[in-house]
Amino acid sequence: MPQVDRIAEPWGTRTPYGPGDPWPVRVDAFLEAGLREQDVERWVQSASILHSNGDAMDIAVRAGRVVGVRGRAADRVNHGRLDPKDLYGWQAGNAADRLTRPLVREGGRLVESDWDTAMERVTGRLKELLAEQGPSAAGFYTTGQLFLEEYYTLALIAHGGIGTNHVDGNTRLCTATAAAALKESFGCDGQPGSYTDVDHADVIALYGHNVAETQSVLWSRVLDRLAGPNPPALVCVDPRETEVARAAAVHLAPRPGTNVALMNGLLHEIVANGWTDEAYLRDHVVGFEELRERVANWPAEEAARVCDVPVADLREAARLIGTAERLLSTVLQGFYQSHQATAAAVQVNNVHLVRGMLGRPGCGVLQMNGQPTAQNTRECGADGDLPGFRNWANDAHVQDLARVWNIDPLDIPHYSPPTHAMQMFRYAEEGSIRFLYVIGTNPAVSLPELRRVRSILRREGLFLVVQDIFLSETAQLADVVLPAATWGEKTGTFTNADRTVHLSDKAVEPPGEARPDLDIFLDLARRLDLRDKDGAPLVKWHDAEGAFEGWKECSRGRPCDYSGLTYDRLRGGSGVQWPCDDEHPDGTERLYAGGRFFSDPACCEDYGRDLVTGAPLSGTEYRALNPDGKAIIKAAEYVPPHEQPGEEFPLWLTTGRTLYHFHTRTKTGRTPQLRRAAPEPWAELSPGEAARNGLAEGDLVEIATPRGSVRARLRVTGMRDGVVFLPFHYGYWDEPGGSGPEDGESGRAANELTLTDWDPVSKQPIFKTAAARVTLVKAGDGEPSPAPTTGASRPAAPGVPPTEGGRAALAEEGDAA
Ligand SMILES: Nc1nc2c(c(=O)[nH]1)N[C@H]1C(S)=C(S)[C@@H](COP(=O)(O)OP(=O)(O)OC[C@H]3O[C@@H](n4cnc5c(=O)[nH]c(N)nc54)[C@H](O)[C@@H]3O)O[C@H]1N2
Ligand SMILES: Nc1nc2c(c(=O)[nH]1)N[C@H]1C(S)=C(S)[C@@H](COP(=O)(O)OP(=O)(O)OC[C@H]3O[C@@H](n4cnc5c(=O)[nH]c(N)nc54)[C@H](O)[C@@H]3O)O[C@H]1N2
Ligand SMILES: [Mo]
Repeated sequence: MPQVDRIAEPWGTRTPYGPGDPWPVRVDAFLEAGLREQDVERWVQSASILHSNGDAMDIAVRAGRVVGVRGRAADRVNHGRLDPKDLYGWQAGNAADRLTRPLVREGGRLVESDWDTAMERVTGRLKELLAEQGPSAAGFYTTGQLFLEEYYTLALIAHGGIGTNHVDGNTRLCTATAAAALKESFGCDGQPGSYTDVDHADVIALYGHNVAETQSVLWSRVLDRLAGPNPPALVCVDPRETEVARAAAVHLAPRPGTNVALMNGLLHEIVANGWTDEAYLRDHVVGFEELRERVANWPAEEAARVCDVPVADLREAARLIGTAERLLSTVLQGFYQSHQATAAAVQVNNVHLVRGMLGRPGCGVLQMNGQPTAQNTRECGADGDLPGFRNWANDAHVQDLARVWNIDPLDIPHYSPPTHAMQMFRYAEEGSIRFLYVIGTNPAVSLPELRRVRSILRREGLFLVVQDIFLSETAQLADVVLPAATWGEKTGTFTNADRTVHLSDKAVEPPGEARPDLDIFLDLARRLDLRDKDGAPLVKWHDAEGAFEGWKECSRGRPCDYSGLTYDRLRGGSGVQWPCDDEHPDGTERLYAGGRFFSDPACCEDYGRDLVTGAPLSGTEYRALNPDGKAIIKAAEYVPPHEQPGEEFPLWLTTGRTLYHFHTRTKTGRTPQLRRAAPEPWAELSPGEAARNGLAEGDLVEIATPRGSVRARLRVTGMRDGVVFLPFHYGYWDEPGGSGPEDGESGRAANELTLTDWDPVSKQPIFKTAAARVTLVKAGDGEPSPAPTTGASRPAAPGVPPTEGGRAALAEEGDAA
């Protein structure tokens, strides 16, 4: 196999194909230095956990260690391809500083302990608080990175056993808006589209989604269509010049925070030009009249003015979208992490509804996920949802869940909407949540306004449990740290952004005393002696497959029906898309074929909200709005972001990702190739903005907002004027000192700068807009900033050499084929 440097060439070689043809196979693999395929003793089936694409792979095992990975040719998602993070990132599992023993706080310091002591401290404190204050004292802050079996078990323990309403995850920061937008438009969560829509589409529109860097294998699929006959036209909406923008027929680079204005302008053009599907609207949709009236006030000129984009480009984008025969749209954080997140994401659904573009090949919406298993958190109820997409406001749904769990319906809290993450941290700050169990997430780097977050996590009265695989910034603040086993060391299933379910089998033993998250939850349930209404143990399974069988019963008859799946069915071939039941034994490629939705009042997961205020609708109001279970069009007025640039803070701050790192880098920062590809934080400005501020490539700058400041070296890129971009990956665990700056000092985490505010509907925090200023700390010496030279951080000016560490690192570390 030819050697390919997948740091320098992240998307690899092209395998062009035409509309409706199968995407050719290309198998990517990477093995530890010196090893060849014949040296591998076993290949163990799994899929990616460093993004939501669900790329299937086999884990190479030799002498009881993971030594590499290889893409699975037979899988429907990736046809053998792997993302650079997946090719190299598994090495972090073998890192010498994995947590291998429980830690407990003694005299202010974390010291090594044993499982019995650590778990008794956890359950001892929890029981005390339950006796004293009741379930409202306890909060669970979970993740989008565990397995389905773990979420379902945790949901049962927290909702059904302990009975707290305070269960949410980092998925609130991530895909809360995807779920909310799907509920608003279709009555229920669940991705309408399929990745195979890329194979058929003639127009692909990407809204605030840098897919080239964040689901790089999906981008390879798009690149292969672009390289083949009759390629699709791309529309990109992103203030930065991403790879997507470079490949697009039209790139709209709006002023941050103006997405709703932009969508209203596009919808105005579509309606005004008569590009609507009247029969579809009549038969399958409610709410179109309100939209027609709303967008009447948004002629292209007005939208272009508010968004600061050329009106001709906006018109051209509307024409492409409005006249497409097979339109695929994807939406992600540029829309979701903003002040009108759900309102904006819903307008993308509206485009598909007015054009009747759903449920057919090439006609899909992907309200994307980000984390690998975010979909399962939502399905299983380990975030602010009830398991099986059940509606907390529908008593029949709560009763049905109580039947599955054999408990009293009153034991499942459903007196008010589940507490969202930002509210949970507020309760912890005020002292009403006194026990916080944090699993698989690192809020001390990933939540907004870190100075405040650190002070909450450090509070005297808060008992903090952290379950992680490394001593993260958050774990350093814990009272008890529980060492988890991770991917490759445990078995379970998970579901990607196009509803494909994959099995991930255990390949090796976890290090030291680390335990699978599932085993820790089962131990917790045992020690709390949780019982059902007949006095039998509440949690009725003892392993992952047992939990999966339990989940199948819970999902039976619901939209996310897994009842037709088994572990055996998921072994050997491709992943399978839910619903998979008696009626659909091979799974379901697209939802909503024939205009049938899960939005009947008796079935729907949510009665919806007002898009501008977030006020919830009652069941009665929903029934009046949508008695026949059609799709719902909801219009929204544009409202500017609350925090606007001004004299003191003249720029828009926006934050996001690079191809080479995953979040707070606990894994990718411990992977030599990835670390070298993006070794330290940087800040991006456009050439015009840099010149206006007297700044140049490589200068050390300080970025400040009313919350704090960060230092980084400047990269001048092709993005729009008036914006400064920071990657949010860099925290403090690999810095001297460890857990963050003292008051008044500059830090390096982007979230020192972000604000405590959220979308009123999805409650997703705002990471994409804030008012900021950039000032020079020290002029550079002519050396460029060490930001990656691929992707959106590619330098605007020629002559900056490729990122140090690409080819050289590979030659040292091993072979990529
Ligand atoms: N390499 C890598 N891949 C990942 C991850 C990772 O950490 N690293 N994380 C995974 C996860 S959990 C997630 S959620 C996804 C996120 O995947 P993406 O959403 O693709 O990533 P982001 O970089 O957060 O944001 C996307 C784009 O939004 C643009 N943007 C900023 N402000 C605005 C705005 O006001 N309007 C519009 N239209 N666009 C704007 C930014 O310029 C950016 O290019 O990635 C997943 N994949
Ligand atoms: N400024 C800004 N902030 C953001 C974003 C942004 O775009 N800009 N994006 C937001 C988004 S979309 C997301 S998803 C979040 C991500 O933010 P986090 O969830 O805080 O980031 P991670 O680094 O993925 O944290 C996961 C933690 O789980 C641990 N872990 C890994 N595997 C396992 C396992 O198997 N078991 C257990 N128990 N632990 C494990 C890791 O070591 C790590 O400490 O950040 C959000 N914050
Ligand atoms: Mo995310």
